[in-house]
Amino acid sequence: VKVNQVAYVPGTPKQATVVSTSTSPLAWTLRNAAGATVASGQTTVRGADALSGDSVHVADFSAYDTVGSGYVLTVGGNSSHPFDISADAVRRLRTDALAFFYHQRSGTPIESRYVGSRYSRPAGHVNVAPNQGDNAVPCRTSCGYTLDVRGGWYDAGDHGKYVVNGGLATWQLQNIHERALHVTGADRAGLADGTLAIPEQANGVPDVLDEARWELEFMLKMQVPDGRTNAGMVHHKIHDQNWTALPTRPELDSQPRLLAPVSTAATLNLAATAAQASRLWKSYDATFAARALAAAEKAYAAAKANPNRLAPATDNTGGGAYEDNSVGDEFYWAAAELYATTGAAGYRADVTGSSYYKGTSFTNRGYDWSWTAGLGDTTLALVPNGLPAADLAATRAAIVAFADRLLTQTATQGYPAPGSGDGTYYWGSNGAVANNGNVLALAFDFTGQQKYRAGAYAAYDYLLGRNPLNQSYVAGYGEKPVRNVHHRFWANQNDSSLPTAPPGSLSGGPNSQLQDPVAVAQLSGCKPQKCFVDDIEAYSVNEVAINWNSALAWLANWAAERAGT
Ligand code: 9MR
Repeated sequence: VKVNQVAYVPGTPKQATVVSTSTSPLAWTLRNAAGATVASGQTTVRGADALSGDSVHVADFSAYDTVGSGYVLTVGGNSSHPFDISADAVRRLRTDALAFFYHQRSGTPIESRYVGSRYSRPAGHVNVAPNQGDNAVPCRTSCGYTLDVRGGWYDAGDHGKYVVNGGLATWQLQNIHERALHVTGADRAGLADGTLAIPEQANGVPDVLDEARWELEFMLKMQVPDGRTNAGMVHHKIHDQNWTALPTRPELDSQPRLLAPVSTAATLNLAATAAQASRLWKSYDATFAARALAAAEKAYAAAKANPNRLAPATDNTGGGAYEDNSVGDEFYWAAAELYATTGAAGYRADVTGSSYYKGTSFTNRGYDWSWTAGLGDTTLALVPNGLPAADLAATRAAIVAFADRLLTQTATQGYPAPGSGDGTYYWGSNGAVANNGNVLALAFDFTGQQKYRAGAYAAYDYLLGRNPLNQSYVAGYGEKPVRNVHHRFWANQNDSSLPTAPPGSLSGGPNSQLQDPVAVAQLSGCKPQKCFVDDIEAYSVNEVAINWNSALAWLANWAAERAGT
């Protein structure tokens, strides 16, 4: 009996998936912590489920809505994990999912007063032996300069820092704040100054913006300085010369650090996120807002002059490739952000002249580090701007139409998870589920229709245990949370002196393409939603990443806010 093993949010639909080959409905019983039956009913037979290979029934206990903990759902002789009906957990997750980013900070000590002694560590990559440091990093192919690129977030379980997934994560954190400004009022964002355990918690700036700025400052440093070849372009990534083994603490990584060549995609990621930051920081730090806008405009111009610098898939020694061979979506996103910030005619023309205009990218993918046009649409849909009202309505309608497709897709699933349109579970499928959950959430923001709200909470339920493996993919949440995510510091499975992933870290999740040796050895023949193992070496299914946690943080923030309690 598979449930959200943490907590169903009061006032939302509450469903469990029951594995059974019975062709007739089965009786279900909901008991409270004292063992008293508080609700009962009959399951609905759903039959064979393609994504899991299970034969399933669905038990719907939505009508029961009494806040409490220790509920258990029983069908025949089988019981679920205990769970709560409460908004407390999602309110905790809203800050835990964001704490992930402080944990991932490079170039600064992670202090025990913010994270506790088990998670504290010295600054990584600041040129203290054996680190070679990010203080003066040369280009892999000689460029005649070095860059000081200290700071930013490690992208995942490795020590690379990559502009393109940093861009999506930065945008999503900034959008948590910006969506609240325009949808519900900034006071509802719940992430004001003093809400996160970070060094900037008393600087008068919303903490979610402070955290995003940590990465944006790094991205700004990745821009080629004036007077150099490719000035204004942005280096795609910086990482180790060779892959390191697990575990390796950040401050003990002795590999040389190198700048990869510039790329059009990275350059447009800086243009987009710095333009977005510029309008959000104006009232908090006008100097920074101006610096960000200048860098964004310079980056955009450089990208237009160099539209074809594509990061290759082969470049994956010592760090991930983050290859992207189509950057039309990044051009559209950057133009949309620059237009929303400046209102300038040139950016407007690039927006309205793009084939992505009015939401055409929302076909079978929402947001992804390599699929960013939807971020531009979302900004245009949320932030007041001078585009024709009919066009903005069409953009919102495209977002809502994609949400409808997701609802159609999940309606026939035994374990509803708004995933990829083609039924394949790709690397980071949990990120896709969280990202598509965000689209459903926005559709609710735009329309107020309950079906979208239900769809967004269903995505949340899937990540917290209503899935065929009965697995909570969020560390520290639920009876069976991930404990062995692929990470060089949270490597407790390899070295018991090291911690496990902190609460609120999202595992990448099922990947039916089996792209690491452990997955190949243990999961061959798996059904898509079962292609997962909680093993530290199984990096293609069980790594963490900033761009997945940013989607989870966005969803958790929305879900906490929309819990309405
Ligand atoms: O998230 C990335 C995913 O979309 C790609 O398919 C995969 C393989 O190229 O890489 C993922 O990103 C990883 C990066 O390459 C290296 N650091 C860890 C990232 C998360 O697993």
